Amino acid sequence: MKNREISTVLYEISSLLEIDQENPFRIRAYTRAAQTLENLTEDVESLAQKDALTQLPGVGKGIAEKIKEFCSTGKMAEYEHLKQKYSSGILEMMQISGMGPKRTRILFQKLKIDSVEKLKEAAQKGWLKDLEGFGAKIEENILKGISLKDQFSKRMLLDEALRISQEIVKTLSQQCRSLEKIVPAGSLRRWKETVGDLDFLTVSEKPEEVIHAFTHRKEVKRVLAEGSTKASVLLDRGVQCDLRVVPKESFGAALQYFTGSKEHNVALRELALKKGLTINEYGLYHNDDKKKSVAGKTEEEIYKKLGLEFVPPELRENRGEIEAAQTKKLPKLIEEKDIRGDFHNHTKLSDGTHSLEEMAQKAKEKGWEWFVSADHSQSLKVARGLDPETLWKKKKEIEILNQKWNNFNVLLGSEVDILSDGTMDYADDILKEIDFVVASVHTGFSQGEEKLTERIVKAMGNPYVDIVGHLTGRLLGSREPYPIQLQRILDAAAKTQTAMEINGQPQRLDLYDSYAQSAKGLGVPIVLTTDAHSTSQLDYMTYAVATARRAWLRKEDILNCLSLKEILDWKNSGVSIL
Ligand code: DGT
Ligand code: CA
Ligand code: CA
Ligand code: ZN
Repeated sequence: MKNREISTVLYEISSLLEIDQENPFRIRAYTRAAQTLENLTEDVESLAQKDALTQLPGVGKGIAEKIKEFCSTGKMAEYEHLKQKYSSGILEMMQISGMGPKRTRILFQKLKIDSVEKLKEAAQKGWLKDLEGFGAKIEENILKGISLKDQFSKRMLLDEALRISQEIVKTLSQQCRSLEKIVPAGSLRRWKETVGDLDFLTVSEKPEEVIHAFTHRKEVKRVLAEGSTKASVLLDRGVQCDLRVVPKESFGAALQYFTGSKEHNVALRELALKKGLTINEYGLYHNDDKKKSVAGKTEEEIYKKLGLEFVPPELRENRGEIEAAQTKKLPKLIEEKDIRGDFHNHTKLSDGTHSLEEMAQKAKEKGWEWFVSADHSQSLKVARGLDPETLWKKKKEIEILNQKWNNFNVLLGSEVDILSDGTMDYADDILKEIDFVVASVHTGFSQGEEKLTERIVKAMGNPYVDIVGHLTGRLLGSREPYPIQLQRILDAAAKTQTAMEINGQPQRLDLYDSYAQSAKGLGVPIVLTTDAHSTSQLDYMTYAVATARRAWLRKEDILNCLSLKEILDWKNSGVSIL
């Protein structure tokens, strides 16, 4: 149903018309129609087909035409026109508490403010309080409104989401003796790169005990909703958690439903309908007998009854996984136990906190077989990049460690800067002494797409470069990916057999899933790295593996799953062995 979507468009038109100082009757007409659609239970599209829209309260001939236009084309000319005239920042400004169309218009006209960022800056500088219709109090409220919005619109990084979730699972399990099961579902179970809110599913004979414990946790700042079998709470910094207690017989159906994604669920429901079945959070039912479910206790039986292979949560994004599961063509995804080593991490010689030996020791304890230690190169002064002399000292230290340990090998790596002209930060006669060279861009992001692309392609042409680090340079929540021509880079990577990194730092996860999937499709070798700056960060391999799984990758696609001899063969031959 498009009801909600169209209602939102109509609301936005009415707000933008208000900024435009349109006739108040027109503005009001859009608001009324938006309200009607928001509360409508019938499908607006089928009403449009039957030419029955004008029978709805508040929907006149003119707006009915526009709704029909949207149903058939997916667009509304008037809306497009207004959006061109006013940037999307204007709409966001109006959503700040204390703002609204009237004040937005004044600020836009008098101070050219057209985004929340500019609004914040102006309020901080005290420019608003002297304007007509404003004042010191209002200025202060607007600032509060902005900080609230920042808090609430923030998505969590995976490590934070996982930490909070593990804590809740642990303490609720300790507190509630009736708790039989507690599993985090939603985007966290799919290992999506950022998580909006946490969704827990539980089984218990005493739902009230679980709900009480959940809503009375000490970090709970506010209880948003509390019922007999479900509750929502707000933690510090606006993190929301939902919890449901479900019957044992429905646990699989509920887990499937609340794991999502929504898009996957919609496609699954369509498939079920074609088979004469209905699926919901309670179970899978025959259309002609809705009383008794045919599956519901486990997710496995639900997928099976739908004629599908079991779909791992990481693939549930409606990107072709249902079709693949129908023909038994889902890939056998890489698992963390397939990993035999790491290619990119830092010691305290550059900007890490632990020594080479401490890092290697932890890698060994993780059960890995080899470990490439790759500090920064000389020109990256902010990160205390290694001059050649320090690099040779490190090489000696590695030899000593390797004599000490059996069945575990440390190798000399380096994360070498790609300089602004595409040459490398160490000369070739140094590079050739390094076992694995990760080439990264750390400076000059503003060169533009063409230059940046050429720079990276040139670096890959260097015979001593093995891997490209964090290709897009994005930092989730603080830096957009820099512009590059992905196809050109991946083609060059395939040709030179330069590997692309999936960096496991929660803020990076770079390459991200869709890019990694494209890279593999073009025959580019993939490596997973932790980019660890401390021993505990070597556990970031989990996030790199999760991202690889979301990219449909198997262990056969990933160099970390090879033995020491095999990675050295790959390095020395320069040909694809995957
Ligand atoms: P998030 O929290 O934004 O990172 O993403 P999710 O996927 O965790 O989304 P959330 O918390 O809104 O809902 C959890 C799951 O519940 C979602 O992945 C699928 C299911 N779900 C929620 N709303 C709907 C819906 O309207 N239709 C269907 N089919 N499933 C839904
Ligand atoms: Ca969620
Ligand atoms: Ca949720
Ligand atoms: Zn780096």
